[in-house]
Amino acid sequence: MNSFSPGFRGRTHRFEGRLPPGQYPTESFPVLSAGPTPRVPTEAWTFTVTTEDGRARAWTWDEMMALPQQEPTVDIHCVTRWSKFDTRWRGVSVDTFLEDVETAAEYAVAECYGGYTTNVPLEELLDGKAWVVHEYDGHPLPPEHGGPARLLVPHLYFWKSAKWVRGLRLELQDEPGFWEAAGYHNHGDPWREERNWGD
Ligand SMILES: Nc1nc2c(c(=O)[nH]1)N[C@H]1C(S)=C(S)[C@@H](COP(=O)(O)O)O[C@H]1N2
Ligand SMILES: [Mo]
Repeated sequence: MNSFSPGFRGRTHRFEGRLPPGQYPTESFPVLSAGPTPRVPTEAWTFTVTTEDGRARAWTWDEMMALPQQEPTVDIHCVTRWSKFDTRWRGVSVDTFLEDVETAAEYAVAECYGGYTTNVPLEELLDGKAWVVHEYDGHPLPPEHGGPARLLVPHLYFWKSAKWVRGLRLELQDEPGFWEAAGYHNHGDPWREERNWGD
């Protein structure tokens, strides 16, 4: 286990089997943003689910906060090769937002304040696999990490966890997002090292 940094020595067993190939663990929390950090006041924040026929359902901040909250503790994996174990978040399961949404869509595009997009097969956002989170480690999510709220899809590389998320657009056909259109893998499973197109 010589890929572990000194800080992790002595308790590597805790993380055994949890480090995907080609990754190293870190305790820091790097910031990776393709552009400037949008400042979105919670009073102006909305989260909108749009279906393939253009029907939209929107939640304000207060409405989102009134939904059942979950506290996932998950490992996250960035395609730039850092992984971070046991990150603690608070937010709403994507299942909750999609409960009453009728759709035949198989694909979703996460849309963000600032214009970033990323695509995920809809079923990979369901069944407890993804959240809209607004707290990290017991504190409101800082803007540089996507506050007031971001998507959290921990089983895929972290570029799928859209910061400053403002909605999900459901589509019948797959549509590559910002990094996917720029050469990142369309799917992004860290355990299969789906880093770039062709991996
Ligand atoms: N809106 C938006 N979301 C984004 C990004 C971005 O540039 N804009 N970068 C992605 C990438 S490439 C990564 S690795 C993670 C980084 O999240 P962090 O800055 O909280 O570590 O956010 C993802 N979500
Ligand atoms: Mo990234």
